[in-house]
Amino acid sequence: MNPFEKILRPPEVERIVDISARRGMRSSRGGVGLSSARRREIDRVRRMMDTSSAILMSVVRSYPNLDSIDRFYLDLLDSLADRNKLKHSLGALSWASTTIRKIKREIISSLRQTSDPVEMERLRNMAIARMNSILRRIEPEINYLRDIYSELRKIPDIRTDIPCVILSGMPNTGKSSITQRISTGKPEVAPYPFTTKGLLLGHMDLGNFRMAQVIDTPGLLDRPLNRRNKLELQAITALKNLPGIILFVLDPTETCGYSVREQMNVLRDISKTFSEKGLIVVLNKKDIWGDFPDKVRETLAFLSGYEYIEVSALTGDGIDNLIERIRNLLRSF
Ligand SMILES: Nc1nc2c(ncn2[C@@H]2O[C@H](COP(=O)(O)OP(=O)(O)O)[C@@H](O)[C@H]2O)c(=O)[nH]1
Ligand SMILES: [Mg+2]
Repeated sequence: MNPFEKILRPPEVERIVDISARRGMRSSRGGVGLSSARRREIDRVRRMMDTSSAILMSVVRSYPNLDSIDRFYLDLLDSLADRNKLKHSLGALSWASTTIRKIKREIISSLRQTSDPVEMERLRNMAIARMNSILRRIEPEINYLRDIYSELRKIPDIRTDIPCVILSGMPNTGKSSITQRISTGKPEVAPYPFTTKGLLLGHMDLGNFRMAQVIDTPGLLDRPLNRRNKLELQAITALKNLPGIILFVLDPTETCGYSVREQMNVLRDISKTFSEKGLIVVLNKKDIWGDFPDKVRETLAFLSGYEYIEVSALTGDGIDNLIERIRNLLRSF
C-alpha cells in the first residue's frame, strides 16, 4: 500500500498565522474585571498557539517513517524528491511545533502573574510575534513540503506483498490489450512518476485464493533505457523491487510501427535490466501472422534462448495458455 497516500500539504505560513490568530480571537470567555480579562487573554494565547502547533504536527504525523518503508516506494520517493531534505523539513516542522508549545507555556505563566491590563496586552502581542517569527524561520521547509506534495501524489498504490506481472514492449504491440485479457475485471489507471497516462493496474486470479497484480506501464518500459535520465531510470527500476515476472510483448507483424529488430533491442535491454526476474516473450497479433510470413520467420529466428508464447489479444487465441504459464511461474512466490 502506498505509504504516502495520506500525506498532508502544509498551508502557507501566511495562512497558518491567519488561521491561528482567528482561532485565538474566537475565545468565548466573556465577563468583566481583572480575572476575567486574564482568563480571556490566557485562553486566546492558548488557542492561537495550539492551533499553529497542531497544524505543523498533523503534517509531520501524516508522513510514514522513511526508514521503514518498502524499497519500491523508497526508490519512487528518491525519483521525485530529495529524501534528506524531506527528513530535514519534517524535523523543522516538528521542532517549530514543540517550540511554539513551549513559548505558549512561558507566556501563559507570565500572564498568570500579572494584573496589569497593559502588560497582558503586551504579553499577547509577544506571543503573536514569537509564533510568527518561528513560522517565518521554517518557511523554506514549509514551502519545500508544499512543493513536493503534488509530486508525491504521483506515487501509485501498488501492493509490494503479492506477485506482479509487469508488461513491457514497444508502443502499439498490444500491452494494454493483453493486460485486459489476463485481468479479472477492468484494470484501473493509477498515477506513476514520469508517465503522462499513468499505469494500467489489473488483477489476476492465481487460484488457491491468491492474486497477482498486472501492471501495464505505458511510456516506461517501451524504449531503450539508455535514453532515460537518472531520475526517470530510478522510477523505472523501482519496479525491480516488486516480486514477479515480466511479459515482453512483441509484434512480429510490425503493424505497431516498429521493426522486429528495434523491438529485439528493447527486449535485450529489458531482459538485462530485469535479469533477476522471469521473462516471457508474448508474440502477439497471431490472427494476422498469415500476412507477414517473412517477418514471423525472422522473429522466431531471433528468439532462440527466450521463452515465448504465441497469442492474439484480439481473438483470445493462446491467452489461456499464457495465463496457465503465468500461474505456474508465480506459484513459488
Ligand atoms: N490484429 C490484431 N491487432 C491487435 C492485437 N492486439 C492489439 N492489437 C491492436 O494493436 C493496437 C495497439 O494495441 P494496444 O493494446 O493499445 O497496444 P499498447 O500500446 O502496447 O498498449 C490496437 O489498435 C489494437 O487493437 C492482436 O492480437 N491482433
Ligand atoms: Mg497501452
